[in-house]
Amino acid sequence: MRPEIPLTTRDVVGVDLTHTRYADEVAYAKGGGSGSGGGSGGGGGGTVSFAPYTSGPATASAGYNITIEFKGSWTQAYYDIFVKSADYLTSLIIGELQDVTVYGGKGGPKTVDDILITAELGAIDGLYGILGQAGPTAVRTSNSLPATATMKFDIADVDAMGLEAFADVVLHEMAHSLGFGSIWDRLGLVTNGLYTGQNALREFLAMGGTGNGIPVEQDGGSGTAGSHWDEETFNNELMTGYINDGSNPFSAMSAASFADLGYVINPNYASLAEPYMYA
Ligand SMILES: [Ca+2]
Ligand SMILES: [Ca+2]
Ligand SMILES: [Ca+2]
Ligand SMILES: [Ca+2]
Ligand SMILES: [Zn+2]
Repeated sequence: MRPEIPLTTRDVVGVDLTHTRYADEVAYAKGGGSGSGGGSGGGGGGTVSFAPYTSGPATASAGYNITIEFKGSWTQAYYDIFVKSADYLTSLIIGELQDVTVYGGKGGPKTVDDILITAELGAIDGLYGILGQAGPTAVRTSNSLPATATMKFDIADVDAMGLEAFADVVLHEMAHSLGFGSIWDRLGLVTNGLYTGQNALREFLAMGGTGNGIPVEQDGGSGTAGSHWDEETFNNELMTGYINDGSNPFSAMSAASFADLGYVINPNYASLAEPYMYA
Protein backbone atom coordinates (compact mmCIF):
# COMPACT_ATOMS: atom_id res chain seq x y z
CA MET A 1 0.00 0.00 0.00
CA ARG A 2 3.01 2.25 0.10
CA PRO A 3 2.81 4.91 -2.57
CA GLU A 4 5.63 5.24 -4.99
CA ILE A 5 8.03 7.87 -3.75
CA PRO A 6 9.34 10.00 -6.59
CA LEU A 7 13.07 10.33 -6.92
CA THR A 8 14.73 13.38 -5.49
CA THR A 9 15.78 15.68 -8.33
CA ARG A 10 17.07 19.18 -8.78
CA ASP A 11 13.51 20.49 -8.44
CA VAL A 12 11.93 18.30 -5.80
CA VAL A 13 12.70 16.26 -2.70
CA GLY A 14 10.97 12.90 -2.41
CA VAL A 15 9.16 12.66 0.92
CA ASP A 16 7.10 10.15 2.82
CA LEU A 17 4.62 12.26 4.73
CA THR A 18 1.74 10.02 3.87
CA HIS A 19 -1.16 10.30 6.24
CA THR A 20 -2.79 6.94 6.93
CA ARG A 21 -6.36 7.36 8.04
CA TYR A 22 -8.24 4.72 9.96
CA ALA A 23 -11.92 4.06 9.67
CA ASP A 24 -12.50 4.89 13.33
CA GLU A 25 -11.44 8.48 12.64
CA VAL A 26 -14.55 8.98 10.53
CA ALA A 27 -18.20 8.85 11.54
CA TYR A 28 -19.82 6.52 9.01
CA ALA A 29 -23.32 7.18 7.78
CA LYS A 30 -25.82 5.24 9.82
CA GLY A 31 -27.26 2.31 7.93
CA GLY A 32 -24.71 2.43 5.15
CA GLY A 33 -23.74 4.92 2.49
CA SER A 34 -26.25 7.45 1.30
CA GLY A 35 -25.54 6.42 -2.27
CA SER A 36 -24.94 2.72 -1.81
CA GLY A 37 -28.54 1.56 -1.66
CA GLY A 38 -27.42 -1.65 0.01
CA GLY A 39 -25.33 -2.78 -2.94
CA SER A 40 -21.67 -2.51 -3.69
CA GLY A 41 -20.38 0.34 -5.82
CA GLY A 42 -21.96 3.14 -3.82
CA GLY A 43 -22.22 6.65 -5.04
CA GLY A 44 -24.56 5.66 -7.81
CA GLY A 45 -23.84 4.51 -11.31
CA GLY A 46 -21.32 2.08 -12.66
CA THR A 47 -17.56 2.20 -12.57
CA VAL A 48 -16.10 4.59 -15.12
CA SER A 49 -12.64 5.63 -16.25
CA PHE A 50 -11.95 9.32 -16.05
CA ALA A 51 -9.34 11.41 -17.82
CA PRO A 52 -7.12 13.57 -15.62
CA TYR A 53 -8.82 16.69 -14.31
CA THR A 54 -7.14 20.07 -13.83
CA SER A 55 -8.72 22.74 -11.65
CA GLY A 56 -7.82 26.40 -11.63
CA PRO A 57 -7.25 28.90 -14.44
CA ALA A 58 -7.39 27.58 -18.01
CA THR A 59 -4.05 29.25 -18.73
CA ALA A 60 -1.58 27.16 -16.74
CA SER A 61 0.72 30.08 -15.97
CA ALA A 62 -2.14 32.28 -14.74
CA GLY A 63 -2.44 30.80 -11.27
CA TYR A 64 -2.54 27.73 -9.10
CA ASN A 65 -3.67 24.49 -10.74
CA ILE A 66 -4.35 21.05 -9.29
CA THR A 67 -4.17 18.09 -11.65
CA ILE A 68 -5.72 14.81 -10.53
CA GLU A 69 -5.07 11.46 -12.17
CA PHE A 70 -7.71 8.85 -11.42
CA LYS A 71 -6.83 5.18 -10.95
CA GLY A 72 -8.99 2.26 -9.90
CA SER A 73 -12.77 2.02 -9.46
CA TRP A 74 -14.52 5.36 -9.87
CA THR A 75 -18.13 6.38 -10.09
CA GLN A 76 -19.35 9.75 -11.30
CA ALA A 77 -20.33 10.70 -7.74
CA TYR A 78 -16.87 9.96 -6.33
CA TYR A 79 -15.18 11.74 -9.24
CA ASP A 80 -17.41 14.77 -8.67
CA ILE A 81 -16.32 14.93 -5.01
CA PHE A 82 -12.64 15.13 -6.03
CA VAL A 83 -13.39 17.75 -8.67
CA LYS A 84 -15.34 19.85 -6.18
CA SER A 85 -12.51 19.74 -3.61
CA ALA A 86 -9.91 20.64 -6.23
CA ASP A 87 -12.06 23.49 -7.56
CA TYR A 88 -12.52 24.76 -4.03
CA LEU A 89 -8.82 24.69 -3.21
CA THR A 90 -7.92 26.51 -6.43
CA SER A 91 -10.46 29.20 -5.60
CA LEU A 92 -8.67 29.59 -2.26
CA ILE A 93 -5.07 29.31 -3.52
CA ILE A 94 -4.49 31.62 -6.46
CA GLY A 95 -0.74 32.13 -6.79
CA GLU A 96 1.14 30.38 -9.59
CA LEU A 97 4.09 28.23 -8.47
CA GLN A 98 7.19 27.44 -10.43
CA ASP A 99 6.71 24.35 -12.59
CA VAL A 100 8.84 21.39 -11.60
CA THR A 101 10.00 18.25 -13.37
CA VAL A 102 9.36 14.98 -11.60
CA TYR A 103 10.76 11.58 -12.48
CA GLY A 104 10.01 8.08 -11.32
CA GLY A 105 6.50 7.54 -12.63
CA LYS A 106 5.42 5.78 -15.79
CA GLY A 107 6.08 7.56 -19.05
CA GLY A 108 9.27 9.34 -18.06
CA PRO A 109 9.80 12.87 -16.74
CA LYS A 110 6.71 15.01 -16.22
CA THR A 111 6.34 18.76 -15.89
CA VAL A 112 4.07 19.58 -13.01
CA ASP A 113 2.01 22.76 -12.80
CA ASP A 114 1.46 23.18 -9.87
CA ILE A 115 0.65 19.89 -8.13
CA LEU A 116 -0.10 16.44 -9.48
CA ILE A 117 -2.31 14.27 -7.28
CA THR A 118 -2.71 10.57 -8.01
CA ALA A 119 -6.14 9.51 -6.72
CA GLU A 120 -6.96 5.84 -6.37
CA LEU A 121 -9.99 3.91 -5.18
CA GLY A 122 -9.30 0.23 -4.65
CA ALA A 123 -9.22 -2.63 -2.21
CA ILE A 124 -7.05 -2.20 0.90
CA ASP A 125 -8.27 -4.25 3.85
CA GLY A 126 -12.04 -4.32 3.45
CA LEU A 127 -14.60 -2.56 5.61
CA TYR A 128 -13.11 -0.62 8.57
CA GLY A 129 -9.44 -0.85 9.49
CA ILE A 130 -7.52 1.33 7.06
CA LEU A 131 -9.60 3.93 5.23
CA GLY A 132 -6.82 5.28 3.10
CA GLN A 133 -3.54 7.09 2.76
CA ALA A 134 -2.87 10.56 1.51
CA GLY A 135 -0.18 13.18 1.50
CA PRO A 136 2.61 14.77 -0.47
CA THR A 137 5.13 12.47 -2.10
CA ALA A 138 7.49 15.21 -3.30
CA VAL A 139 7.98 18.80 -2.19
CA ARG A 140 9.79 21.61 -3.97
CA THR A 141 13.38 22.14 -2.88
CA SER A 142 12.89 25.90 -3.25
CA ASN A 143 10.00 26.44 -0.83
CA SER A 144 8.80 23.03 0.49
CA LEU A 145 5.44 23.27 -1.29
CA PRO A 146 4.22 19.89 -2.56
CA ALA A 147 4.67 19.01 -6.24
CA THR A 148 3.20 15.51 -6.16
CA ALA A 149 0.81 13.77 -3.79
CA THR A 150 -1.17 10.60 -3.50
CA MET A 151 -4.70 10.03 -2.22
CA LYS A 152 -5.70 6.39 -1.98
CA PHE A 153 -8.88 5.07 -0.38
CA ASP A 154 -10.35 1.68 0.44
CA ILE A 155 -13.43 1.29 -1.75
CA ALA A 156 -15.18 -0.83 0.91
CA ASP A 157 -15.05 2.06 3.39
CA VAL A 158 -15.89 4.70 0.80
CA ASP A 159 -19.00 2.77 -0.23
CA ALA A 160 -20.05 2.43 3.42
CA MET A 161 -19.44 5.92 4.76
CA GLY A 162 -21.78 7.82 2.48
CA LEU A 163 -21.14 10.66 0.07
CA GLU A 164 -21.33 13.44 2.66
CA ALA A 165 -18.66 11.91 4.89
CA PHE A 166 -16.52 11.04 1.87
CA ALA A 167 -16.69 14.64 0.65
CA ASP A 168 -15.36 15.77 4.04
CA VAL A 169 -12.60 13.14 3.95
CA VAL A 170 -11.52 14.09 0.44
CA LEU A 171 -11.26 17.82 1.18
CA HIS A 172 -9.40 17.03 4.41
CA GLU A 173 -6.92 14.74 2.65
CA MET A 174 -6.49 17.07 -0.32
CA ALA A 175 -5.62 19.84 2.14
CA HIS A 176 -2.91 17.56 3.58
CA SER A 177 -1.74 16.83 0.06
CA LEU A 178 -1.23 20.56 -0.49
CA GLY A 179 0.77 20.84 2.74
CA PHE A 180 -1.67 21.32 5.63
CA GLY A 181 -0.02 19.55 8.58
CA SER A 182 2.30 17.64 6.28
CA ILE A 183 4.90 20.41 5.83
CA TRP A 184 4.41 22.23 9.13
CA ASP A 185 7.54 20.70 10.65
CA ARG A 186 9.54 21.44 7.55
CA LEU A 187 8.48 25.10 7.75
CA GLY A 188 8.91 25.36 11.53
CA LEU A 189 5.27 26.31 12.08
CA VAL A 190 4.74 24.35 15.32
CA THR A 191 6.49 25.11 18.61
CA ASN A 192 5.68 23.31 21.86
CA GLY A 193 2.41 22.00 20.51
CA LEU A 194 1.27 25.39 19.23
CA TYR A 195 0.93 26.45 15.60
CA THR A 196 2.45 29.90 15.19
CA GLY A 197 1.76 30.81 11.53
CA GLN A 198 0.54 34.38 11.64
CA ASN A 199 -2.33 34.15 9.19
CA ALA A 200 -4.17 31.25 10.81
CA LEU A 201 -3.31 32.63 14.25
CA ARG A 202 -5.00 35.91 13.35
CA GLU A 203 -8.20 34.01 12.53
CA PHE A 204 -7.95 32.01 15.77
CA LEU A 205 -7.70 35.21 17.80
CA ALA A 206 -10.53 36.78 15.78
CA MET A 207 -12.90 34.01 16.88
CA GLY A 208 -11.99 34.43 20.51
CA GLY A 209 -8.89 32.27 20.84
CA THR A 210 -6.18 33.35 23.24
CA GLY A 211 -2.45 32.84 23.53
CA ASN A 212 0.37 33.00 21.03
CA GLY A 213 -0.40 29.85 19.08
CA ILE A 214 -3.16 27.51 17.92
CA PRO A 215 -3.46 24.19 19.81
CA VAL A 216 -2.19 21.33 17.62
CA GLU A 217 -3.32 17.72 18.12
CA GLN A 218 -0.93 15.85 20.42
CA ASP A 219 -2.79 12.54 20.55
CA GLY A 220 -3.40 9.76 18.08
CA GLY A 221 0.14 8.82 17.08
CA SER A 222 2.06 9.75 13.97
CA GLY A 223 -0.20 10.80 11.13
CA THR A 224 -2.62 12.45 13.55
CA ALA A 225 -0.50 14.12 16.24
CA GLY A 226 1.34 17.21 15.08
CA SER A 227 -0.51 17.66 11.80
CA HIS A 228 -4.07 18.69 12.76
CA TRP A 229 -5.89 21.25 14.85
CA ASP A 230 -6.58 19.87 18.31
CA GLU A 231 -9.79 17.81 18.45
CA GLU A 232 -10.69 18.76 22.03
CA THR A 233 -10.37 22.44 21.16
CA PHE A 234 -11.85 22.51 17.68
CA ASN A 235 -14.29 19.58 17.70
CA ASN A 236 -15.96 19.44 14.27
CA GLU A 237 -13.61 21.75 12.36
CA LEU A 238 -12.64 19.82 9.21
CA MET A 239 -8.89 19.91 9.79
CA THR A 240 -8.99 18.22 13.18
CA GLY A 241 -7.77 14.60 13.12
CA TYR A 242 -11.24 13.04 13.34
CA ILE A 243 -14.20 13.59 11.04
CA ASN A 244 -17.34 14.13 13.12
CA ASP A 245 -20.85 12.95 12.43
CA GLY A 246 -22.76 15.85 10.88
CA SER A 247 -21.11 18.97 9.51
CA ASN A 248 -17.34 19.48 9.48
CA PRO A 249 -16.75 23.08 8.41
CA PHE A 250 -13.53 24.22 6.77
CA SER A 251 -12.94 27.40 8.76
CA ALA A 252 -11.34 30.73 7.87
CA MET A 253 -8.52 29.63 10.21
CA SER A 254 -7.81 26.59 8.02
CA ALA A 255 -8.16 28.68 4.86
CA ALA A 256 -5.73 31.32 6.14
CA SER A 257 -3.19 28.66 7.11
CA PHE A 258 -2.38 28.14 3.42
CA ALA A 259 -0.86 31.63 3.38
CA ASP A 260 1.40 30.52 6.23
CA LEU A 261 2.61 27.66 4.02
CA GLY A 262 3.74 30.20 1.44
CA TYR A 263 0.85 30.10 -1.02
CA VAL A 264 -0.69 33.29 -2.35
CA ILE A 265 -4.31 32.95 -1.32
CA ASN A 266 -7.49 34.72 -2.34
CA PRO A 267 -7.86 37.96 -0.35
CA ASN A 268 -11.52 36.99 0.07
CA TYR A 269 -10.57 33.66 1.66
CA ALA A 270 -12.82 34.26 4.65
CA SER A 271 -15.88 34.40 2.44
CA LEU A 272 -14.82 31.09 0.85
CA ALA A 273 -14.61 29.40 4.25
CA GLU A 274 -17.55 27.81 6.03
CA PRO A 275 -19.09 29.41 9.12
CA TYR A 276 -17.37 28.06 12.20
CA MET A 277 -16.98 29.15 15.83
CA TYR A 278 -15.14 27.05 18.34
CA ALA A 279 -16.22 26.45 21.93
CA1 LIG B 1 -0.51 27.06 -12.79
CA1 LIG C 1 3.29 26.47 -12.34
CA1 LIG D 1 -10.63 -0.57 5.21
CA1 LIG E 1 -13.27 16.52 14.60
ZN1 LIG F 1 -5.65 14.34 8.59
